[in-house]
Amino acid sequence: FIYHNEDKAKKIWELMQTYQGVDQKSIQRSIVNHVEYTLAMTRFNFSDFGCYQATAFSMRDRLLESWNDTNQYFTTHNVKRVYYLSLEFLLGRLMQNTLNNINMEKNYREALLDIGYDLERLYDEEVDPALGNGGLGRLAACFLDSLATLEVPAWGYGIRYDYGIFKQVIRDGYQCEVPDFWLSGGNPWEIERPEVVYPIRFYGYTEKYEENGVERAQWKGGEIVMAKAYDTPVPGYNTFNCNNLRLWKSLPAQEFDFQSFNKGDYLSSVEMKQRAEYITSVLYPNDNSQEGKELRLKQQYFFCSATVRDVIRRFKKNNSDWKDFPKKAALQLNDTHPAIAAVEFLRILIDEEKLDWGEAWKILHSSFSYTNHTVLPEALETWSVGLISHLLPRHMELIFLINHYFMEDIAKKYPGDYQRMEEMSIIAEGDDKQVRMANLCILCSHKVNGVAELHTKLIQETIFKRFHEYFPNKIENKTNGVTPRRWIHCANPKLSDLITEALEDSEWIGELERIEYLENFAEDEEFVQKWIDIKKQNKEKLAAKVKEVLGIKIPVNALYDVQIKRIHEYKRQLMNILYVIHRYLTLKDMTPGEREKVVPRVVIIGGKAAPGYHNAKAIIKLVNAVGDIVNNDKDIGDILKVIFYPNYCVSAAQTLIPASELSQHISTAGMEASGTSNMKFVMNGCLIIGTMDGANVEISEEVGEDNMFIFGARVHEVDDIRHRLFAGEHNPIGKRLQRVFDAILSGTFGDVSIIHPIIHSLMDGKDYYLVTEDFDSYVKAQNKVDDTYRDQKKWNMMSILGVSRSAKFSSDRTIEEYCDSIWKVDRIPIPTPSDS
Ligand code: 6GP
Repeated sequence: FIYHNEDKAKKIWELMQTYQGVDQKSIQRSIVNHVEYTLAMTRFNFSDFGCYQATAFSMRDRLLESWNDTNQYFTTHNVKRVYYLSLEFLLGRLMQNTLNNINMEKNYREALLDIGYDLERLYDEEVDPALGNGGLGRLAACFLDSLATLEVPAWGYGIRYDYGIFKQVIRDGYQCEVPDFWLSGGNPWEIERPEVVYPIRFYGYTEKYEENGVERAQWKGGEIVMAKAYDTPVPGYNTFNCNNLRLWKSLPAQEFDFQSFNKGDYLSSVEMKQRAEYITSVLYPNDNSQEGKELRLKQQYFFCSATVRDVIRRFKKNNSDWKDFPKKAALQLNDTHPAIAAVEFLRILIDEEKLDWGEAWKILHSSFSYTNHTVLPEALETWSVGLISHLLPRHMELIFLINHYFMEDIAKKYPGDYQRMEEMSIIAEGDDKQVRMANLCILCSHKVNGVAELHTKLIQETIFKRFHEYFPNKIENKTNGVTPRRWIHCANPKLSDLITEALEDSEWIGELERIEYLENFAEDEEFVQKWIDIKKQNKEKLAAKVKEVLGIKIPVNALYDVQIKRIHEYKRQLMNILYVIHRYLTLKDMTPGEREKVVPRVVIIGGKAAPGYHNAKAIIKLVNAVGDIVNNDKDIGDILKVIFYPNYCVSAAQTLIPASELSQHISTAGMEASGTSNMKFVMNGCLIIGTMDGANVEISEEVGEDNMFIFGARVHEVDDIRHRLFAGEHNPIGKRLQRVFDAILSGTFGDVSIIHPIIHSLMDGKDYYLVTEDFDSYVKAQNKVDDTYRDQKKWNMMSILGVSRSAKFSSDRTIEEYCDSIWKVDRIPIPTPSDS
């Protein structure tokens, strides 16, 4: 303990005496105390929002107890820790998840009810912290939950953006972006750490000097900005362990710029300070594509430098030999966004700690590893040498050095193979030389991983082929997963209860392998009936939400068909809506009697488009325009509804996924690295219509291809087809699809001229994403969906089988694999208060 004086320590301990009680009175007292003393509201009158805040504070108090104990324990035992570096953490709301993880939902619900508050209403008061774009950020959040649950000593590190991903508002069918100032109501979950600050340098120059006959360098001058830490406790499920997510905010340096001040240039010195705060103000809203702005690079370096310093400081508390560093720390790079952390680490070891190159390189290489999340060329980060030299001059020198040594090795192994050297070089030559961040990451890491089997195979064979030849054991697979706590237990509490009832205990929530046993109930009539009832209730909840948000009434007796993800051409929301138009035109051809026999459908599409992604925005407009016509067509009525669900986010997903019956994962084969919502849908009893892409392939191995609706070109066919299409050898567009195009072009859905250029290029065969090529087999798969849905017994059996075979897709399994083969860390359960 910090108190060396025993008496003082005893006194302090007696003041606090025990941990917070779990009984009703203790819970109520802690909430009301926060109303009065933290929020300064009167305890006789506080709103739902006030009550939400006070409740969150009272929960945070409990988390702090275990969080402090956990860190104290890890420090005194000098354990190895994992550091997960990510520019995005798409956490979603915290209250329900926290209460479930610390097993106090029931206690809080009753305690609140007793003083007149409904816990479910409080859940809805919470803002959805959305510090991420899509898959990669949400994966980081699932990993945090699994790391804590598995009692792995691990910290997440990222940026505390003032503005998360924008709020999507639809006006006249078009997406508009509204800033999301998520902190306006305060954030009761975080702890500000004014004492944890680091100075971060930008620009300046390097100075060479000699020390004991060794040439050394020092980075000097430029501008200094401060990084301040904000911590959010991350509780695990059913454990006393509590990990941490540390996010950095930028602040002006303490020292005033006296020079400009003295020159009387007061305003410009204030301006410089404001520039500092600007660094962490906004999350770049691009998913799977790079925006090469200087500010983005500043964000990356800012957070990497603060993180690396923090990690080193923690290491030094207990260790004095640098060789031990890889035994005490594993740093994971979530895509290349935090790549500069590796160079910063090297710089500190060499320039500040005065290690020699060989030693420093070995330590770096043994402790860093990197995950690749995409093969899309537009997402592979490169930064111009000019920009890096300007912003981070010393880092640029080090990158050149790394590359120099590496190129020497390659030249030795493949003498004269300049083509290979060019491909493997960190520097892409040309008029505007670029640094290839992926190459840098691969070199600096001892392990590189893809996120699904197919994706890993593709990176080994395509973008990283040369590296895979040179480092045959470096690139391996870690199939993604999702946390069953948030995605079954919290999102679908009724389903969770039913599974617990069938399995006779709730251990499956922490050990998803146990869910396999559910298979025995796939044909149990009583169980199936409960299964159906739950889906229906979830659909009713969604229908009510759609009514509230859009004013559109959707029927509950229809198949709920959902595609929710970022809008991207490769994800092919366009193919989905083209099919919907085809379905609509077919329905229009029918007599009322024929129409009655059709399976009614509610098609829901949701997702944000990057603000600068014109084609994605055009697709949103088309979906809305089709919805306007179809939903108001008296001939069609409830047989088909088309909904664009605005502002798709984590909390929306928690309502949408449990209510879905069919979900679409229909990317062009080879383009979706993994997908993770496909896993969430399967866990919630939803069937998948999809291509053999990303994790769909492994889902089909687990649940069986017969239990999915698989269609479309396979990955090995895609290149040839593309080649054929672009050589002008495309097949004439089929009649059905031509009719759909004609309807769009002739104004059946009003003015959708924004989409016309895309339709014209499809007609010309310029179809990079194979929409026209896959359309027929997609229609066939959709027909099979209708036929299967008519046989409800079969459908429900497929649904139950899917859930019972979804265990592989728990992020607990994924994290165990990272721990074993990349991080080499152990599970460290800390003693609970009752143990000590
Ligand atoms: C995404 C991939 O697109 C998705 O397929 C995958 O499931 C997810 O990462 C998690 O691995 N990629 C991104 O979000 C991204 O921005 C640079 O990649």
